[in-house]
Amino acid sequence: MSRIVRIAAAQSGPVPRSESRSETLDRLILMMRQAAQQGADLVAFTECALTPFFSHWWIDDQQELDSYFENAVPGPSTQILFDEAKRLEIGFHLGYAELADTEEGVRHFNSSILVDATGSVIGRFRKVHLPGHSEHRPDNPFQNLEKRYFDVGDLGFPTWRGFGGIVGMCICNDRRWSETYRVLALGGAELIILGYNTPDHIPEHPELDRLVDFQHQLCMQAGAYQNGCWVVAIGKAGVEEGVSQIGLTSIIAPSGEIVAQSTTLEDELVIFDCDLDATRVYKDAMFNFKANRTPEYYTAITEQKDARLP
Ligand code: CDV
Repeated sequence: MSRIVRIAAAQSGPVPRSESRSETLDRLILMMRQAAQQGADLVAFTECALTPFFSHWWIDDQQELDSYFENAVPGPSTQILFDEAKRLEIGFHLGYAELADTEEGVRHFNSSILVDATGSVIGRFRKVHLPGHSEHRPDNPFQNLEKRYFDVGDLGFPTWRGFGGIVGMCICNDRRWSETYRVLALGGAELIILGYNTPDHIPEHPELDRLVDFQHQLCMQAGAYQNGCWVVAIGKAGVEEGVSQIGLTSIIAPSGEIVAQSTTLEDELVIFDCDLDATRVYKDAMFNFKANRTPEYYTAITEQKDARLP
């Protein structure tokens, strides 16, 4: 048996501050059309795909900061993506900065949305693991201000039925945490989609620079294998506003193997036929959660005070 979903991971090259939202959308729409021409069921865009990754510089003025956020998706600027997807009968995944009116007041989230081939929203996700710092570090070559500009996502890690299977999302730094994959897999995820903006240099830890590409792949390959999931990871690549970001947009099979990967640091489609039934051999055997997990023992150990670290 096979359940094939043809997925086009749409890597974005740098988005300069001088580029208008509609120019950036034109680039996404071009990739959406190319994906549809190649028979893709789903085109997946990156984290904060509509703008440059503004967490990389200090912004004092709240109005200026809010100009990078969307009040609603679909909304005035993004409706065109929904219309085009519906016309082409292709689903899509989009990362964006979300300004949300919640019961607790206005919140800023780093969000993503999953849309089916009729233009209907399947699901929404808000990034949980926010990296970086909240204070200005003027001595650094660039900032990483996600802790200042975003609130922690309040939707957990839900999964949805879509594209013939069960789909979950996470965003960038979430991919480095094993809990992300396990919680999604406990929710039945067969396919996990994530966008990222990952610099190739960590100002505070230059000794880790040589490991950036390796660790980017390591966490996703392990997450895919240990949970019997496809992982589709879409990057923002190249030098954007002085920050050099890795490409390596990747499609990873439930075996943990990288089956397709980008080769440039520009707008580029990475396409693969993902068979959702290829998850079965892992979910039904080695990582059969029902047959093999022992949550009651995990809890017993962590509840022993003596076993806890200070
Ligand atoms: N956008 C991100 O979450 N980026 C982080 C970097 C800052 C380490 C990442 O995990 O790739």
